Amino acid sequence: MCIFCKIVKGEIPNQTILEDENFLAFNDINPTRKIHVLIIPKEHYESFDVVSAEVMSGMTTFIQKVAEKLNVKKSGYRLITNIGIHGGQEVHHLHFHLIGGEPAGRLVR
Ligand code: DGP
Repeated sequence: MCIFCKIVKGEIPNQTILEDENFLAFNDINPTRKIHVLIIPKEHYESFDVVSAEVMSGMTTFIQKVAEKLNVKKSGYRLITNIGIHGGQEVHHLHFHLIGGEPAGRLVR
């Protein structure tokens, strides 16, 4: 079972920010900014590349609620999802990184 499925099942502890029936938001174990939250569907999808538009619709609303809870809507935030090898995806369970709390900086090499 993948690491995020274990988190969903409660087999690995997490610092939950927001949860509903279908989605979970929790702090990244290795934060890169003051705020670094991972947002996942509870159901396992390998990556953004294979998830349905229907699930993404619910996820979009959930992510907006997470941003509201984190109080970053006014200051702004960055949302990233890594896909596959060249995307740098390490955990193969769809997740979005929401980072904020300070300027994210430019996306540069
Ligand atoms: P990615 O490269 O997009 O697959 O990022 C995976 C992220 O998952 C990475 O920022 C670290 C985080 N992570 C990995 N294992 C755990 C864990 O057990 N708990 C938490 N909270 N985060 C984890």
